[in-house]
Amino acid sequence: MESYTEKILITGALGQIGTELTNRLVEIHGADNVVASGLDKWQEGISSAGHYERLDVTNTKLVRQVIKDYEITTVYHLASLLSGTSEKQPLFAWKLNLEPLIDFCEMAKEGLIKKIFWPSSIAVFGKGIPKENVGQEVVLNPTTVYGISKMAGEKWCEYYFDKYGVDVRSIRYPGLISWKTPAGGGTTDYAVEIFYKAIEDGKYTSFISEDTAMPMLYMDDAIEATLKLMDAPKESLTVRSSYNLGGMSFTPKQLAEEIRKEIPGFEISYEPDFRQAIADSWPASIDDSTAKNDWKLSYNFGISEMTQDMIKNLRIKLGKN
Ligand code: AKB
Repeated sequence: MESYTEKILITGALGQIGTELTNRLVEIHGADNVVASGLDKWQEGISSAGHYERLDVTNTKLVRQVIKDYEITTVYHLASLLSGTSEKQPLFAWKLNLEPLIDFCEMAKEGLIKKIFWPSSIAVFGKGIPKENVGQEVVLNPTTVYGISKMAGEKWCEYYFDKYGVDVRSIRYPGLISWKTPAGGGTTDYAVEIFYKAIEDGKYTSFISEDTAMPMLYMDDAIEATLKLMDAPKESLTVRSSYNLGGMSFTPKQLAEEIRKEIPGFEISYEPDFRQAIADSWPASIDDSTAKNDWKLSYNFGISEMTQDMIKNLRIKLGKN
């Protein structure tokens, strides 16, 4: 295996995944080897990374300059619009979710960078696909602009690998649940909001109907899976579009029952909005056996462990313990 000191750039570093991934990468590689970037102005404590760049990822010239200035070897390109927000700004979502990915692949092709991580999503599957245990190789049929952009991105990743040997790796994340940084603009976000409302108000109105099951993953497991995929030997990877990740599957009703074990009086009601149609087009559960075989994907959190950990940490964060 080639050995070199990794210099890492994270785009979308202030977002839900970015904040926690940055922390872990700093633990592993040291703050000086990690450059966080986002749209916010720099301020003290904005990120645990040793460096912060205010960066619009659609500004190719600036992105290339940052890559050169820091001699970046690895990019975790997380900046993206999620499913709900993408439906409100479809053309911008297409631009943001696709063009910078292709720019990074070009930079890898030119030898400027060595490795890229790019997140795809369960949104790639879409209508007419069986709901349960959806496999790695099913036909993709997304009906949302977010899903279409992720499907196209996967194909670009595969193309750059097949044609130019670009080492770009990807995961189809399910809904991600975490307490450190709120999610923003996704269809699975109800599974994060519900915890804030349960602790603050004892009740929650879900924008997803009670029996809609979706695949979900606790952030700790998502971060470990991402690092495992990035550390896996090249030869062990059989998927160069994006790997299925199943995590756990549950409905809002099942999650409410789990929360009631910790907060007995918790009440839930349902007022589905436009995101219900998006959820209806997504799988209820995912077969991730290829990731388990290829790079030993594993999980530590099921619905009970996740619920207990969320409530414990959010109570401290919100000063409600
Ligand atoms: C969303 O709901 O848009 C995301 C996703 C599943 O990709 N959490």
